Amino acid sequence: MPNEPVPTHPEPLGRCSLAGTVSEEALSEEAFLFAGPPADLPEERLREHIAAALQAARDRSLALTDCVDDHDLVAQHSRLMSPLVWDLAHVGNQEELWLLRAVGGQEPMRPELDELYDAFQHPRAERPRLPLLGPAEARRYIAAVRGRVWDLLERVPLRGRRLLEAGFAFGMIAQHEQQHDETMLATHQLRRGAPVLDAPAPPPAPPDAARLPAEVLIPAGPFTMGTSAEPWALDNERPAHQVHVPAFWIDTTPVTNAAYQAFIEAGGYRDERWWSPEGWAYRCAARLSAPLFWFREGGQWLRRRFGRVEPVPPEEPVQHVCWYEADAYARWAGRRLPTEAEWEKACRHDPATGRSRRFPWGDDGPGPRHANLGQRHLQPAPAGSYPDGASPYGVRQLIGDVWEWTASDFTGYPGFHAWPYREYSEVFFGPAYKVLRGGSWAVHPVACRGTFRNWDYPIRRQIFAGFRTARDPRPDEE
Ligand code: AVJ
Ligand code: FE
Repeated sequence: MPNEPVPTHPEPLGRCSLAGTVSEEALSEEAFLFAGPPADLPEERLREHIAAALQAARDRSLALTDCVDDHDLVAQHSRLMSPLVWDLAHVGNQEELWLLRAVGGQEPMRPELDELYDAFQHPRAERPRLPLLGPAEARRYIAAVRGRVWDLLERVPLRGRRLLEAGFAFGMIAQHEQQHDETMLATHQLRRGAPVLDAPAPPPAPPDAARLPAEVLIPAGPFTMGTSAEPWALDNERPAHQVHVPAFWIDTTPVTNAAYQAFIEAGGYRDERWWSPEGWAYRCAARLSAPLFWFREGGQWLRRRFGRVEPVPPEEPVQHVCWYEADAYARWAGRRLPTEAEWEKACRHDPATGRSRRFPWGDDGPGPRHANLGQRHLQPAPAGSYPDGASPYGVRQLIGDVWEWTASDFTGYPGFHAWPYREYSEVFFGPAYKVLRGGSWAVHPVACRGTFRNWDYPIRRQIFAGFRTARDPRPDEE
């Protein structure tokens, strides 16, 4: 999508905002406790954990759809996205399919809905023309499903069936809803109209941010990639396996807007040398000249963010760049994108013990001091933030802030098997998709961990994606 200048919108109507519904307190206290249940949680506590995960997802889905009127819920704000009302009913339909039918053995509530909300039957661009449930009907439908799920959760044994082990099916559905909440946020970002979302800005960078080394060396050696132990890990994160990773250097923080501007100003978008052939072809066809939502006015870079126009903050990690732009920037800088294995080793490997952690800071779920997650802010935090979230090697902001493009295609690990359905991951394996790691500020902790894998087409820019770069050591550095 070209970067057209966008008009400044009038001040918010103040009709509704997320503040108050997805509050700092709610996210920092409760929600951050469930990155996935601890393995030894007693069954009664596990039920509470599941209920909190499902409730947090629903609070967020409703906040993201109650803040606009019915017209905005059914409209198509971009051909790249579904109408918001489609996402809303789709999360309920998936919940019905997996929890009420697969787990509970119940009959379909509305059999005619399955086809409408099957993502493989209708591309996003077609969805507005389907006979979808209207906003009120969609809310009633998902509430009815959820009501039955509460009954099921009270009585279903949380063991004995693989789908129920550690409450997996419930965790999968909570993650699914949160993933669609992030998608709905991307729709809000593309939407034209008065701003309706609100959240406090992240705090300024800590004092040591300016003194951080630009990059760190990760020595050669094996590490454990993926997981066989994480109870709510999805199929593509499994199984754990040893990977030998040669030594490499990786950026301490994601690439900032200031650094990216230097690439623009150096003529990076006009110099074919920095682009892969496919990247150059796309850059020409789509006439890329800056990250999506950026435009230049009076010698200054501005951006539109959730309906507000503001100067581009130099110290913030760049977002809304596609894989081709990230790849071109890296070459211009004399560097490259990290492979997925390099990224995960920098994130999880603890050289003191030789084991891989769940998160860069350890095995505990993310708290507000570790990472910018869960839509507490509506933007990434400045580069160098969250020293408490650093990995053993001192790499920062691996979790949260921006999804990070990696050099790798999306494929199955050795020993992969699709579970519980091929359409979650396996049908996307292959060279068409690039892997993104680490999660963005818009990702909820339940759908984020050191092993989590996201993927998208290399042309995608509306997602909350940025990147960091890596390089091979010089002969004298090994
Ligand atoms: C993992 C983010 C690529 O949105 O297509 C949602 C998640 N899968 N419903 C996507 C997903 C089915 C998926 N991503
Ligand atoms: Fe889905």
